[in-house]
Amino acid sequence: MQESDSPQDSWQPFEAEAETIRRTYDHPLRALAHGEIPAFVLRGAHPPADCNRLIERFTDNGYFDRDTVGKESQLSGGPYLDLGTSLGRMGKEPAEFFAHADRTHTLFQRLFEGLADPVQTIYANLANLAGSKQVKTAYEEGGTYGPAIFRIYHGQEGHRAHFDSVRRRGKSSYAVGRFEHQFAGILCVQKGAVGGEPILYRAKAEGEVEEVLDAGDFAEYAKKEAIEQVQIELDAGDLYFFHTENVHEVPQVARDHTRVVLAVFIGMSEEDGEIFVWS
Ligand SMILES: O=C(O)CCC(=O)C(=O)O
Ligand SMILES: [Fe+2]
Repeated sequence: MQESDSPQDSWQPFEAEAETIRRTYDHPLRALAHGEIPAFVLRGAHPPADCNRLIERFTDNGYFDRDTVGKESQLSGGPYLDLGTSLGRMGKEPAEFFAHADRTHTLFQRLFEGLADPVQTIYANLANLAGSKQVKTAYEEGGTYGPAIFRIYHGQEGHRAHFDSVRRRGKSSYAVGRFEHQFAGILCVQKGAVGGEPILYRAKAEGEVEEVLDAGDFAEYAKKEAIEQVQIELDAGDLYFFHTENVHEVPQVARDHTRVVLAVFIGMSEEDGEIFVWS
């Protein structure tokens, strides 16, 4: 489909299976990068029963408490708990970062034993959208990055309006800083039930928009400028992809509820045969 011939006039997510997305858009990731649509939503991409069983393992392993912080791959200190290896949080020391990522690869193998592998669900669907490009966990001379990361949002936790771009955030000594476009893939493992449904804004985080973000004034600005927004409602097993250089946020999850997602970042350049995935 040509860019001028978008299947929808309004800025709305496109919900379909990966094959249908591919048949509708010649270059799905390019359509996201160009802001034609806010997101692709793939309902039931992962079996909900396997999501539930994974959540039981989280409970058994103590991942909902801070019991495993520092022992396994759990990281605290942000607005939510992470299980996995975060470049943003760990990237200062490359050797430590890559050693942590190795432990996460081992941990995930054990954690997913006997279940459908949710990391594979994200990668396989992405590969379907990627055309002839190869989808790989990001790597460089120092090692392999974390493949994906679980984010646990407890009650009253969220993620304020922000954008994600390694290239623009200046961590350019890492290989993933080379990509022109950055996206995220988010698989819902447990619905927050109340709250926690992400909001995507039709606003690229640059210039004035970036200034108001930095100043913490984005909500007011978005209202004043009547910036379009969409909210993505997800059930366990639903997967969505979006361009992370647009402003987005995760509103707070309501008290006594917990939202769990498996998240990846994705780097793509027009002229690059590889798409890198990391967390
Ligand atoms: O969980 C989501 O839906 C989005 C998360 C996000 O924006 C992030 O982790 O940077
Ligand atoms: Fe984000």
